[in-house]
Amino acid sequence: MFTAVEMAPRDPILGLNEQYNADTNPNKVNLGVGVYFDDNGKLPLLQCVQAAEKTMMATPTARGYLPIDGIVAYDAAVKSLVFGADSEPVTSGRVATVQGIGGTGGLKIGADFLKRLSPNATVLISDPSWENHRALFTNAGFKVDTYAYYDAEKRGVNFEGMLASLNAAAAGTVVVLHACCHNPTGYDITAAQWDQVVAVVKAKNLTAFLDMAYQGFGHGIAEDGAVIQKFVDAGLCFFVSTSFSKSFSLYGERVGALSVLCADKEECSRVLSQLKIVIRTNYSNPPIHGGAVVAAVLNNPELRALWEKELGEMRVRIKAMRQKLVDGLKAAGVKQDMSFITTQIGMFSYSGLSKDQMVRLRSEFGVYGTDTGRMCVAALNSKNIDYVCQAIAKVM
Ligand code: PLP
Ligand code: TYF
Repeated sequence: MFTAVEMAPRDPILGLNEQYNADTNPNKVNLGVGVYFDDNGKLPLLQCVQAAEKTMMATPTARGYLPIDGIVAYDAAVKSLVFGADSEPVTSGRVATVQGIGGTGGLKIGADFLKRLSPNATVLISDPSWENHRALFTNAGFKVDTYAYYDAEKRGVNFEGMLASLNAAAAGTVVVLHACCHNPTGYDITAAQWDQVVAVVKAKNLTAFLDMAYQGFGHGIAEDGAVIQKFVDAGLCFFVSTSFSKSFSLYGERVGALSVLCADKEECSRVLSQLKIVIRTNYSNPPIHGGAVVAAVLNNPELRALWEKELGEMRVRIKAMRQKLVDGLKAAGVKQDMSFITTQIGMFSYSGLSKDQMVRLRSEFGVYGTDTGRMCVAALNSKNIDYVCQAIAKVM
């Protein structure tokens, strides 16, 4: 029955994890996958999460099916986080939010709904983008193309190119935009550039799909979320996927969401009914635990403040590691100006190293990053930073 089944390629990022786990080098460092580790190299279990879980465990509850669109209080909390609790879209009831299985799940619900809505639309993702964007939208049946984004020479965003790509897109094209902390490059566009992107999306009648997987890792929760308001102010209807994997360090609980801003409340109820069909025919309804934890934290002022503090600590530590990396590379003898590492933002640094150099880093030093030169700076710590700097200096 399966004789004709071909071996599928490994996920280029998650596949690295398997290689890393099998590596016997005692000094090995995993800068491959986008996961935040604390200064002891440990995956954090946030105090706000522990506090919420403790309260939940004190009054154990039976686990029935959730509604198709998830926990009501969770969806409300996501809406408030993304659009603002007292914002016009929320108070007028024109945001459809559904709980998703991670940010990936939110993207997939949106992609499946969009395919029913505009079957012939092209999807544009940034060049480069998170590997799964292309795969996910292709799997949903779309033709996926790219818009210009990274400028290797300039070490930044090719903004003119980006605008030109968007201006050339046909009406109805779906544009996937990284709301903040661009994965994989670490380069975001400025607020003024966002204004220009919003203007093109509006003028050319494009459909914006904002992927918000790192809210709080750039400049702050509100600062990183500010881009949403620009699309609202322009009077656009658009999609936002949310992930709490990183911001709550709840990777394995698969907590995320999809929000769709509609023209009015009535339209919103029709859209929500269609999102529910997508969910029902895929996995019926989401799991409880992760969503319940995030809702408990976001809806409780004390726990919410604790979350903001803990997320802020992660953000600050990553920034400190970026600076240590720049200083350490200089100390290790790298002549090239590496200060671009501190102008990048979020969990990743596009190092500019070649595939050959990345392969050498892995095989000779046990330092794992992707072949594209992406390194997860959120996995650096005071114990491994010197080793990583020495290793990079040697392959440069
Ligand atoms: N979008 C981007 C840009 C990401 O980097 C990730 C990372 O995992 C996701 C979406 C998916 O998030 P999740 O792990 O919650 O599915
Ligand atoms: O880019 C990353 O490393 C994270 C984690 O298929 C990830 O977003 C990587 C690959 C993948 C799913 C998640």
